[in-house]
Amino acid sequence: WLPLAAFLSLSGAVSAQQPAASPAASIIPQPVRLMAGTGSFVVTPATKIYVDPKNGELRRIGETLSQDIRRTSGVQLQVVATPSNPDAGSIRLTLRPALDTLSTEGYMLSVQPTQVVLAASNAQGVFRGLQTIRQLLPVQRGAAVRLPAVEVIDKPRYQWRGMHLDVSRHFFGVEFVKKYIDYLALHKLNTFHWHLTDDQGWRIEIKKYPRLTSVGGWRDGTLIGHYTDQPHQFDNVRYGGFYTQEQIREVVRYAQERYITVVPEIEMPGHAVAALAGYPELSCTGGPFKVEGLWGVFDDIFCAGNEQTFTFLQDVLTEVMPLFPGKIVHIGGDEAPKTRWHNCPKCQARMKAEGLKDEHELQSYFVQRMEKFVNSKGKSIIGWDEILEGGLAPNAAVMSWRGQEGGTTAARQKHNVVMTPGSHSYFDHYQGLPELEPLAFGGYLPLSKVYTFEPTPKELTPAEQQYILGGQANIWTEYIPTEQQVEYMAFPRMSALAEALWTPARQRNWPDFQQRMQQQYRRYEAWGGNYARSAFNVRP
Ligand code: TNX
Repeated sequence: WLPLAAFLSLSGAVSAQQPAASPAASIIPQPVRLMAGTGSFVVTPATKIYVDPKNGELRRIGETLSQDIRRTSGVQLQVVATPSNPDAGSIRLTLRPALDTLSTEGYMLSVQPTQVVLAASNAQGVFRGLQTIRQLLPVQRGAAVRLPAVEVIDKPRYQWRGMHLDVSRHFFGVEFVKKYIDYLALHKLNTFHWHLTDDQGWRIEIKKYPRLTSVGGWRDGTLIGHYTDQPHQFDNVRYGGFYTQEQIREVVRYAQERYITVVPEIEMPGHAVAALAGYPELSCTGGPFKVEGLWGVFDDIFCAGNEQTFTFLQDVLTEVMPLFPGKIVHIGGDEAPKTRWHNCPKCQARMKAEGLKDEHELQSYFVQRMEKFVNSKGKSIIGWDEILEGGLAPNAAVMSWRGQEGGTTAARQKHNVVMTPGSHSYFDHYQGLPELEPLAFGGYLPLSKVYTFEPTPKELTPAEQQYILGGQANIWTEYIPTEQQVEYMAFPRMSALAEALWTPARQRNWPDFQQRMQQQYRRYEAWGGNYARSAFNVRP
């Protein structure tokens, strides 16, 4: 005997719009261990959420759960300190130090008809486990809240599970950035890489250099259409924006409450035209410059022959670093053409004085100086894989984007690595047939390919593999002017990324993932998130 739905799905009569998978089987990312039990835990108005006494973090996580349940069912549960004899029918959030074997983010969840227990060695793990409970809740509003019985033991595969957002090419306000952080949290991602500066706009207030935002935060117009189309046309509409330091603090606090580390990126020495528009004396030629409205790579970069450049960047970082409690600062390093340095007498003089044989070594000198400064403040740097050229700074981590080779090289040199290869993690690329998709950067990255993202190169020895911290996907926004479009490019691919970075490799299962995604699409809708339906059509 088979339940009707199962029978229909076996006979192929159930179409994609009717999810066959039970919610218990629809956790994304797939947990390390998930055993379905029998029956379910029914939430009633009398159900209490118990949290360890005097633990403010657990209480906040409990409140989040209570709000979720209220949103789906209208039932408001109380969050109270666990009494010495907790009664049946409760949901308990608790710390158990012994669970540190599951790493700082692992957790155990037991849903039985009589009680729910979520335990971890620290609040961060409880928060990750909360995301699993959220996915056990019914997606539809107004539904009775019934959590299917399950036993889950879970922990992440990688410690760096990131999403990047470029707010320079197009600017996104605080409210959307928070929403984006929520999306990360729902996917158990833990790192938000905030690309704050680029040629087309400087987006973070620096009090010592007000023209970075008053001038560098605004452009006179933006390219219309694709940048390889000739001739270029601009819309001539002034465009821009920036975050005050107070707003940055607010976002960082918001991320912290979700156990997400914010990694700020201040681009150097390239992608600096917006900064140079405000402070042309930091270039090799003296300018003048306008904030770019065109995409691409530009010759004018921070001048390495000019001592003022270093003072300026140190001043900037002195204001930036205290805003971000995380240990890591991204200093960019990508796509810095050496044309200006090559023709700059001061740069050539510096090369000679320092015994540097070419401009790549000059960039390495540049990055090493900045690294020393950042290290002296107790933080460390990460940079795009170009920072390998001319010699890696002693303590730098590498973000490998031009494939995984840079990351492989860096790991062999015993440097930490985050993999973010253009081939598998560039969410600005098309995810469906370009003819049917809105204008995008180019490239083709369907959901199925994101799902195969493997950050650890097989050619590394086990010892070298330890340097692969994890992976990340990037959302460059040249062709992403709106929040809806960011969501469209992010979903459903962020869900595949989350599983690639959380779930053990041997458990990755594309057909099963597609099944679970049927429920995930309903969740995007419940979150009010836009997503690419085109991905439905993509099969490997
Ligand atoms: C390369 S990835 C860039 C970005 C562009 C992106 C477009 C990287 C480190 N640099 O400046 O936005 O390509 O895909």
